Amino acid sequence: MMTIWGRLTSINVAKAVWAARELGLQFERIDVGGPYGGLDKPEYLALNPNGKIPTLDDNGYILWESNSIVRYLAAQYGAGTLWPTDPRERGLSDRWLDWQATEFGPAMGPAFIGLIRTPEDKRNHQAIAESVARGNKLILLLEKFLADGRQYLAGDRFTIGDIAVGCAIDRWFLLPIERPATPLLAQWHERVSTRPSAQGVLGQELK
Ligand SMILES: N[C@@H](CCC(=O)N[C@@H](CS)C(=O)NCC(=O)O)C(=O)O
Repeated sequence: MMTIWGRLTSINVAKAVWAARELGLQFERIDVGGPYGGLDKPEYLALNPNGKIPTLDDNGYILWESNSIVRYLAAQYGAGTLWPTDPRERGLSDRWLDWQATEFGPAMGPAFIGLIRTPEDKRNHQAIAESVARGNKLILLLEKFLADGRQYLAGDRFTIGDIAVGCAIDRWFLLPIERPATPLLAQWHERVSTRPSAQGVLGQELK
């Protein structure tokens, strides 16, 4: 029995759910976090002492940190597909999970919090503008990266890198911000977000 804990409007839960669906796994998802609460309950903290979502329970094997969950699911159930077995090929996919978590995510964080979670009269417009500028610079890097004709981030097939970055770019397209023209990124986003496994996972209202 597999359980993923977390509301689907969370980018980090979306990654885990998309990976599980892409791998064709049977799982139950339990809504916690955000309006559902429950993250400070002792039972939840026993699973995830961070009090954050997502948490994975794979038949008693408990794991938290969304990108670690994506890597685990892919390695355990998707060797040769989502999880390239050649270490060099895998590295070219895997780096995008770190790029999302340590570069793009932190760059866009203040814009997301400011525009989605902060009342208009309390917004720090300068911090939002700086965040959007940092994020858009990274977006242009991604656009340039796609210019060699690759279909997916690690080459010709869909891998874990497309999941982590796909969830982040999906939200970038939904944010009420000025965006530079990125035709290749838009095509890649269309390619990954129309996969059956992404239906009902991407395109969530920003919360
Ligand atoms: N580094 C963690 C971050 C987890 C995180 O910050 N999750 C957010 C949702 S995206 C959360 O738990 N927020 C509290 C809530 O939803 O109530 C991961 O990638 O799993």
